[in-house]
Amino acid sequence: MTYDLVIGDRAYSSWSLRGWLLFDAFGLPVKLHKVRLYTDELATMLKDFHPARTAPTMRTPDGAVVPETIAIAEELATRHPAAGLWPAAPVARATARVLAAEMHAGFVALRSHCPMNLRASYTDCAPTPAVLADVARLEVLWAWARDVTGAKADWLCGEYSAADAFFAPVATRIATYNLSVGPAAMAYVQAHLAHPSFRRWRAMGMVDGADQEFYARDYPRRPWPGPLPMTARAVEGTHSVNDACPYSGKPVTHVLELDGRRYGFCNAFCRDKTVADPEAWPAFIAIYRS
Ligand SMILES: N[C@@H](CCC(=O)N[C@@H](CS)C(=O)NCC(=O)O)C(=O)O
Repeated sequence: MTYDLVIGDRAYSSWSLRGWLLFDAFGLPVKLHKVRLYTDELATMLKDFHPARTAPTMRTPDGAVVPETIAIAEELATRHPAAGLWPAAPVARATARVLAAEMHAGFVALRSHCPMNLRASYTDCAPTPAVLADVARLEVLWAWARDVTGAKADWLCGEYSAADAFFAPVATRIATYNLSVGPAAMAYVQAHLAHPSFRRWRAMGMVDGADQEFYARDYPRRPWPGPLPMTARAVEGTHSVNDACPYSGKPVTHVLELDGRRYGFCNAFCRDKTVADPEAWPAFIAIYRS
């Protein structure tokens, strides 16, 4: 028995990203159930998760249904104290809880004007005064957290915590919509874009379904401002340097080419998520470097 987690489209579902990071970034295994937003897939799936209405929704191994991302964070932290979802030091822990709670409840203008879209980055989004006020509040909160916890490196309260997971989608909004922030906040955004779990999520989000029309904007585009992926491409055939898929161990059916060598996988999704960002996948990089 393991945890179940219902998620929406990875490129767009900001709450699903938060929920998944609460597992992946803390080494907790989870079985995913992905649905396409703006279809009846979510409502159909959630019939098995009464009374949930939104993604993410977790079911614990002993059967408790937990929607609401803040509740997922608290329940995982209580059940897995060694995973470090909250900082151990009391002041840092209290601070992280404040950050996650305010993120969970607020930032409505930013969330509605700048919906998460991991497939695009724009030079400008004509932010309203309310959006700019939300961004300013983020910078106040982030600076305050570093001040009271003494955190000097990537994350707000010391090691990566649930508070950082809660801000990951906000970091992507700053990246997608080119919202102006100071150097400390921009360094924090960059830390999120480079985080291994986030890179894996985005790589999957690039390939796990068609673009959602709802998120299309006419703003001028720019390249994604995160780490530049190695250039791989999907190719025909099954010939590859490896016989077994690096993720499942099953026979190779789909192949990518990188630096003139061919690497195989057992399905199109695993091949395509690797094409999207080869370095995000340790099991692939192990065979690439062997
Ligand atoms: N307060 C919820 C918000 C979750 C949420 O709004 N999820 C969106 C996807 S990002 C959703 O399920 N939307 C579908 C709907 O509202 O019908 C949480 O913390 O998890």
